[in-house]
Amino acid sequence: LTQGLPVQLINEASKAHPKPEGIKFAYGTAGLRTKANILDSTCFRIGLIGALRSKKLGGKTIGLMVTASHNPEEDNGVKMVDPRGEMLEASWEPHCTEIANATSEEELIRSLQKLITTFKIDVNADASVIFGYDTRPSCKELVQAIVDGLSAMGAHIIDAGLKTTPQLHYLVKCHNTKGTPDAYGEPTDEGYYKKLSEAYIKLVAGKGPGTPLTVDCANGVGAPALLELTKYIPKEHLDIRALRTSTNASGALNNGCGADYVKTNQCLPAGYDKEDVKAGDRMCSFDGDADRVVFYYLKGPATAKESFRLLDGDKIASLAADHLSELVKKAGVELELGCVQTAYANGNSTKYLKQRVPVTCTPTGVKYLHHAAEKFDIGVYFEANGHGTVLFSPSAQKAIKEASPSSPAAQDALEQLGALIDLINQTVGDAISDMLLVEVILRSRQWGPTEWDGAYEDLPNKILKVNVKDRSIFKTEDAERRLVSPEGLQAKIDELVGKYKDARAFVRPSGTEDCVRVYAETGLASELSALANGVAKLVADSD
Ligand code: G16
Repeated sequence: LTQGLPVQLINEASKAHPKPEGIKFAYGTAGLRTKANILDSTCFRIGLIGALRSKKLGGKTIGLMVTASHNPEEDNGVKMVDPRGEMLEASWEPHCTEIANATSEEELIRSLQKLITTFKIDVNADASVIFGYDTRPSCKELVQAIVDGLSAMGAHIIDAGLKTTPQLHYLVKCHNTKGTPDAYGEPTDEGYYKKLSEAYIKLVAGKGPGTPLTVDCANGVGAPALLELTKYIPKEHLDIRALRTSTNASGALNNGCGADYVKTNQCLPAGYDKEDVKAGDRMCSFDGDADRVVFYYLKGPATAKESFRLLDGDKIASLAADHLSELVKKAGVELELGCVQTAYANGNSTKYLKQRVPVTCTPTGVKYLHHAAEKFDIGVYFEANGHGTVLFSPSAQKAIKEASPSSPAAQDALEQLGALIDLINQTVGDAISDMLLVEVILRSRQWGPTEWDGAYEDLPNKILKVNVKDRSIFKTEDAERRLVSPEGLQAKIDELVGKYKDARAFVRPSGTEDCVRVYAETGLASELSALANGVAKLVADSD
């Protein structure tokens, strides 16, 4: 099977991309991610793997996205995208880790041969790989390493250039479905903006002029993408005030801004109090590669911390689930809508959703939520941090397309559902698409942020990071809600949680940063810090 592997070419190319000594790489929540200055060999090897992945799939185009998303600017990483636009098949992940960690050329070849024999890959098949990258200064060199890997394997290479992560997912799906009955769209930037903007305009037409939306672009790739989008949508339909758009300012990316900052600190982006934001204004924040979005507004002066109200991924899920359920009912089609969350979902959001629709819980990571959402006719999945989308199964799409409406109201609901399928990125969470979805729902309900926020009240909650010597010793079960290792730590957490009213807490190793995350929520705001800090101390003491 490994006959035909260009060993000589790989060996030679690999010499230009030596693996740094003493570093252990691991395929995490969203691919490989760490400090950019140690990632060169990993990117080269991901190029090799990407080509093999495409060969395994008979030459279908796969995607490689160079980004570290919400992480600081000095980090970088690679996300791998499978042909339908979903994350890399999980069974390949351990191979990626092994190949990234091979310490010599011989070991590298051996680990590649293992991958080839395990998955019975025809090395002589064609390979096609499209790559994109975010605004990080380190992307240029890392992209070159990927290209070197792809070239050594003789893959057909498509350079998509500067892209948001969801745009790259979109392009992958378009390339693979072009000319088929399932064609997802034109595999071009224009195709992406047209698909979203046409669906959006259809959905807001006749709803009167909108009010301004302030968007924090995290000083990342979401800024140019948003600017481009606005060229396709008249201002009367989408009035955007884009802030934090400095993609060339050194150190600005995700710094004091962006979805992760806003969600974790539960406050406005730094400096917003001087940006003329007023009570009731709708605002949202993207993350560094624009695959997450969270909304928020103020109910009082910007300078008062208690004015801040967060409308996070959980609130987006509840808004989308309610709206889509109503449309399905009005349309008179029999479709099951379900929601997928993670352990980070606010307890009150889960309670709210469970009273309405089936809800399942998976470990953190779009790769888990996406597959769980595919089990429903309409699967709404959102992580509390703003990562998520809504999936319409092929049979649901067919049912919506082919239903015969029993009334003008049913006809209207069917048309709206049809346009929503185009508006919502079916491949992965997409900050721009999700932002438009929220705008559509609010416009169609004539709601402001306050009405949306009224669905339920979040339980007070906090996320903390704890730095430990070796986060790999932290192992979890039950969708990351309980620790199985280090031994005895879960019992101590349980004992502490038991001391507080309506409390919940869990601990899990991050798969994107070198830390352990602690989540805590309590019925009483006054008890929150004590619980969160108490659990963080238990983690630190166990180190
Ligand atoms: C990635 C994943 C998300 C996950 C986040 C944090 O997001 O795609 O599903 O919630 O990492 O993961 P962890 O807690 O394991 O560090 P992004 O936006 O950073 O690519």
